[in-house]
Amino acid sequence: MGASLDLVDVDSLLTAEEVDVRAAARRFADERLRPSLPEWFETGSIPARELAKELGALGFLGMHLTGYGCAGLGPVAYGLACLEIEAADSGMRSLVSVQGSLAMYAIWKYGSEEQKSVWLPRMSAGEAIGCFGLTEPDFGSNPAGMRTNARRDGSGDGDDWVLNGSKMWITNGSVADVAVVWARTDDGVRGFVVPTSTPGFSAPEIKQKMSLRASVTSELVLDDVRLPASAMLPEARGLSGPLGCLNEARFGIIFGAMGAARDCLETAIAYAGERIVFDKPLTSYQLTQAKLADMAVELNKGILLAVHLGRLKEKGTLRPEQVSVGKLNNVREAIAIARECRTILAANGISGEYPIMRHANNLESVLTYEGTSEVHQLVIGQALTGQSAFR
Ligand code: TGC
Ligand code: FAD
Repeated sequence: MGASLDLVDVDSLLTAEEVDVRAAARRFADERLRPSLPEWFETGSIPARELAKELGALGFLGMHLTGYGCAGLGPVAYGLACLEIEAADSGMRSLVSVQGSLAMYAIWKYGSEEQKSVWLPRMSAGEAIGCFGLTEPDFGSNPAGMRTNARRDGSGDGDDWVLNGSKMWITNGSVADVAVVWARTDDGVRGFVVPTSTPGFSAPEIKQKMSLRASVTSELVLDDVRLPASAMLPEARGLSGPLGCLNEARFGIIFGAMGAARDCLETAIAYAGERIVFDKPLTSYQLTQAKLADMAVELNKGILLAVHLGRLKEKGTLRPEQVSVGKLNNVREAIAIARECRTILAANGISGEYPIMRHANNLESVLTYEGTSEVHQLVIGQALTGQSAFR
């Protein structure tokens, strides 16, 4: 956080290593990402392969994992990297979090030694891109209903698996080298490591997005995709497998959303200082200051919450409903901040010359993916009452 926005001295809660990681991420975001984002967002295309390699070289892919070329940093360092990258664009943070917290984490946590040694070093270096296929066209919030299935077939080379079905809204899908696909089997939901070159696999890109345009989003089509027995993730059984990965990615979003919010607020403060209305700078009016103060308070509270949850994660005590508190609050506040900042820039607020409308549009996706705000309210409601209201 820039010094003037860090009202409660969050920096004093950070280690020297965390501050260094944050500085490196901020430098990358400012120098490499920020200048190109207006164009990437407008054209709806990103140089995903180049970016993955650059992010890998900086150690940002799977940075909170250990071994296999991963940086082995703590959760707060990882969160701060997400914050700085999302200050540039939520789509860039998505690239990082889907790679590190979903695809790599699934293999790291539930994979065989062979799966780990084949994929993780290449993925941490950004030489191989991963995606994570859980959502289906008819099952987003309720992945338990998934129809994608995997059946055993002995007619090939031993005990093959054959996958059929489709996944929807999959980040990195069309640029991925490997897809972690969750499918129904006779033994419940299981995860599969699917090289995207496997016959029967295709990943058409989803177009006409009004949000997260600087990110690749795709359908995954699995049409008799034949895989060896060794493609199944041996240690993931049931829905707790994919949901365990979501905890990781949701954690990164708790920090990340505050990055988008901070960027909006910094932009609005700078703009209001220059903008003359009724003969005086916009910053000199009480109404403007009230808006700025309220937003800065929410930003500081959100970052404090993120760091606190990070410390719980470090200790190994972070519970899923606590992740839901962070994701619900910080994304909800980030989107409110983006919209309020837009009012300060007024007409200029809708222009692509400023990042605010881009952040606001992106945050609509962030509010929905990794569990909608309603899903997180229900997770918290269940923790409070002991009653599940999902069904
Ligand atoms: P439920 O019966 O409660 O649980 C089934 C099993 O899962 C376990 N479990 C968890 N395990 C780890 N972490 C969690 N957060 C968990 N929540 C539940 C649970 O203990 C049980 O285990 P077991 O061993 O007894 O079988 O499940 P449910 O069917 O009632 O659903 C619960 C609900 C609705 C909370 C869950 O389905 C959910 O979170 N839905 C939202 C789906 C979602 O978030 N999808 C995201 C897809 S990925 C994505 O969006 C990437 S966006 C790109 C980016 O990140 O940038
Ligand atoms: P639905 O589940 O159909 O929900 C519709 C509405 O109903 C929502 O408001 C929801 O909150 C509400 N609702 C649902 N259940 C209840 C209930 N019990 N009570 C009250 N209200 C309820 N998925 C992946 O697997 N991998 C990815 O990489 C990925 N990337 C994504 C990238 C983008 C840009 C987007 C937009 C989505 C991505 N997703 C991904 C999908 C995302 O996780 C889902 O969109 C999300 O889980 C919600 O599912 P849905 O869109 O089907 O909404």
